[in-house]
Amino acid sequence: MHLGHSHEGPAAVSADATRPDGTRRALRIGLGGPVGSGKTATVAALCRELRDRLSIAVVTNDIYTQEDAAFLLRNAVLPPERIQAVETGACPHTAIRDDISANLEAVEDLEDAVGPLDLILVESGGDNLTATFSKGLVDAQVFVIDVAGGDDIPRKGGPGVTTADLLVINKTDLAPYVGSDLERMALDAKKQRGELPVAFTSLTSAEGVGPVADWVRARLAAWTA
Ligand SMILES: Nc1nc2c(ncn2[C@@H]2O[C@H](COP(=O)(O)OP(=O)(O)O)[C@@H](O)[C@H]2O)c(=O)[nH]1
Ligand SMILES: [Mg+2]
Repeated sequence: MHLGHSHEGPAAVSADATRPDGTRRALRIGLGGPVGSGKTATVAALCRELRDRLSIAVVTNDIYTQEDAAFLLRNAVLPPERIQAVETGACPHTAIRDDISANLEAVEDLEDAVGPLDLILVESGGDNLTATFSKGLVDAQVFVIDVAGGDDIPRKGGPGVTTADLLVINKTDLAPYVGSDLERMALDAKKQRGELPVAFTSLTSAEGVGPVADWVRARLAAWTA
């Protein structure tokens, strides 16, 4: 089922939050951020943490390959029919912000094939600090940076750091090795974001993706309430 969203503009799409039978459609969460910050690792960890209780699907975006989808398949975080790859063929942010039709199609295909879904995670291709999702594609967005990318990233700001619904600062385990000051990152993030939440994660530690999973559960509770 394709509803011709691409011609209606983002506002028309985001208003469409219910299924034809009146139930709330799946919550769509976008994950963006620089290459290598841990977006795919976060998606994989979220699937493992949430898949027993929630019906989940994933859309990945890569420029010329399907490597992120292949990684998720190899690691069997979800059955293959719940993972769809979009090859953007251009700047990744174009496919999540300007011409979202391929991503919307993927989201709708997943809902048709394996729905009803509770949650769809859309991973952007790795980009710079300015990439954000269209509100017509996702209901909330997570921006993932990591401590090894430099502890001045929160201070530098940019739309991802400043406006994402959740800022994830990943790879805290690496902070001692790269000389990143986590306290300073937290202070800078607070200055840029005000009351918007920030989660520090290390996907190699026991606590892992826990803070992000808690945030997703809270968003989902609000979405379905
Ligand atoms: N040390 C450490 N490595 C991580 C962590 N999270 C992800 N990685 C590694 O960082 C690399 C890039 O992660 P990936 O999820 O592919 O990044 P993406 O490009 O943002 O999707 C991979 O080798 C991951 O195993 C973390 O918390 N700590
Ligand atoms: Mg990735």
